[in-house]
Amino acid sequence: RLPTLAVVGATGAVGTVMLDILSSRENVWGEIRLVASPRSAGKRLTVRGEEVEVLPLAPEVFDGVDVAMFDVPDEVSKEWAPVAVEHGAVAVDNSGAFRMDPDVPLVVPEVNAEQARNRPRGIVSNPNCTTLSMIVAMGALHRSYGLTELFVASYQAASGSGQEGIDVLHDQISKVSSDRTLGSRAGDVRSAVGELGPFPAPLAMNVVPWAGSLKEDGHSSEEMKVRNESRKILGLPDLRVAATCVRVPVITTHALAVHATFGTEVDAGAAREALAGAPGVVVQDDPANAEFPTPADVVGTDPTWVGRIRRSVDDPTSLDLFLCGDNLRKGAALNTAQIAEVVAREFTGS
Ligand code: 11C
Repeated sequence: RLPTLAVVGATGAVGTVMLDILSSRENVWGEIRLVASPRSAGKRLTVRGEEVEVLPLAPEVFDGVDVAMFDVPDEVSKEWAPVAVEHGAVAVDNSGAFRMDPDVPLVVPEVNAEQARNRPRGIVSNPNCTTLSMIVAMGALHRSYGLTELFVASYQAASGSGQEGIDVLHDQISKVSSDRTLGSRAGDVRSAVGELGPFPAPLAMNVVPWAGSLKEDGHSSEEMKVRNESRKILGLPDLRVAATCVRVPVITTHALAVHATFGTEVDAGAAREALAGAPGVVVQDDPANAEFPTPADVVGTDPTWVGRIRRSVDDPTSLDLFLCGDNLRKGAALNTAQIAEVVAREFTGS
């Protein structure tokens, strides 16, 4: 029997990409039920070439569901993922609600797929999109060299803040695009962009050193997620991680500059080969010919793209590199779909 899937949050930025992914990957699902807030219920969306009516989130939508994916805010997952589990479903959750719960595995199939089967609460968590944009490549390098330390600066896209982030960046760009005097006086861009939306400063013609909420000692929630989630996924509870998360005027695809230190000396050529042979990773690294990944070229693709791979000048045990990953695909919907497929195999016995 093919398992029944519920997609909760089907109408959001990630949910929209999820329907595209479910329509293009090998089909492992019987019925697919689309669910959203009562405000979006009743819409008809296309998945696997068929129109499906969106149901309002309620306990009974989980009747007969085997796997329920959640692409909704933390507080909605916190309340509803356990409801799905009570109705017999395995919940695959893309919010931050359960990621650090020791009874909830945090899974990236290329790195720790086996952990999806050990889920005491019936919930499997999907990491944050910034962690996901680098962790497949870091997992491959860790297997080769043994990772001891990560210094990361992120360059995060507006769609990490959902559809509102996308809309606000487009609006701001259209407001600044015709005035060629902008960008020469402090505050001129701020006056021109209008609404800031989910961002704490103008995003058009700017970079903003902030994502998420304020945590202890001045770190942002996003920076703490990169640290804590990387440690949990890689099974390295003492990994030293320093992250600075920055929002840039890109619609979709997060990028990261990484300085990674290992327990042994590294070689850039061997690292390139290890990355090129890793599932889910593409190496694009020929700077003499302007070959390196950029968000504009990576968006819409599934893998993690890695370039600018070099051994650190001052430390033979460290690599410097630059990565890009589509934050709505591998960073969210694709990884959630991959986890759900791992769980689906338990139902089909494959
Ligand atoms: C951003 N990474 O770019 C965030 C969005 O924990 O799933 C995803 C937040 C999360 O703003």
